[in-house]
Amino acid sequence: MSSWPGIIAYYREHLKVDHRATPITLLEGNTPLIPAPRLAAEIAPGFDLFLKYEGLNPTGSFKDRGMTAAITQAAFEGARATICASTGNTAAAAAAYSSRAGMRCFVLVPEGKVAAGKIAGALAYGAEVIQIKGSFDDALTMVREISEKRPVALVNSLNPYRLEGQKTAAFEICDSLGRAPDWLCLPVGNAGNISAYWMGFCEYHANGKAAARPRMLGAQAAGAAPLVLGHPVENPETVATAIRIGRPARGEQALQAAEESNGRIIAVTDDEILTMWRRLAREGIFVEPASAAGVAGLAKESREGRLNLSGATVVAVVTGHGLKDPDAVIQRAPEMKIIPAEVEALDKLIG
Ligand code: AN7
Repeated sequence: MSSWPGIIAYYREHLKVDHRATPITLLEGNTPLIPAPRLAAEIAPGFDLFLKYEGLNPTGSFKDRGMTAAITQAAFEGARATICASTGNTAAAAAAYSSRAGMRCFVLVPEGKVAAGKIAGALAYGAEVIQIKGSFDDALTMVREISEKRPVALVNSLNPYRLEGQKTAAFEICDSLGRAPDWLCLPVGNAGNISAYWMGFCEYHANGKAAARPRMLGAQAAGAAPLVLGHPVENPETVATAIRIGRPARGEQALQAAEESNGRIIAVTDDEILTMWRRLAREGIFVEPASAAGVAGLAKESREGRLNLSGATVVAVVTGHGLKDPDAVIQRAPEMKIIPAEVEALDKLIG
């Protein structure tokens, strides 16, 4: 193939999107699987670590995979408007693909809890951004109800086409490694993505495209860890605002994925998330804080002796770009120096 056509065209025979539908695409997918040998060696000896850099999708997160599928199907079915609840990335992706399809897009976000780059994206792409005085979970309840009353297509990951699109990341990983990894690590919020990856790995395995399936290691933020605690969290809190979710819509499916794969879902603290977030940036991979949770979970399990990584191939999904959340960096960075525009001053500073 001369150039990448987007995930629907590339993986069409594996997707349940109507085969007559014309893809609404921004050529998402085909993201790099970046080896991270130095970071791997710090975590444990003798294993291979790859980072699936999903921040390089068109709107800066993995949500584009799900959104191309959901909006393609919605457009095919004649939808004129879409709606979603979001911690930010879903909003930006829904906005972009809806506009591209000529549809209106409504997004509900928790007031004051969404990173600047995500709001900017949603607004720029032309969505009607509605802030609610409540949490993501409240917003999701609202959009579920309204989409049953009004002719607006719900494009949260309750929409099965979202998972169809997102499972293609599992295909890409198998295609580029030539096999399934031993472990797949990723952050878990509303739990659509871990469910989609597991579907993808199972289908590739069933089709004979991968000889095995990975074990899934999902990581929730400790302040928003309903799947670890075993009950909903009423007031979730975490620096990783993308996964500030207390009642995950795909929670049951995620727990099943963890169990069937002989993996697990664990909690990582905000400190552990931020430490790994800084470490990833020093690897040249700038992600938003939530995206570091999967790798932080891997490091924690290894450090605490619950993982034998010897000889293993591990893929950690880093889900969203660092530029989505500039404040996370700026608030924590040392103050920048200011000098006169004179070479002597510069010489003194760096000398
Ligand atoms: C960067 O955008 O829920 O477990 O509304 O933005 O599939 O929810 C975002 C989730 C991980 C968790 N990393 O994925 C939303 C939203 C990033 C994210 C997740 C999200 P799911």
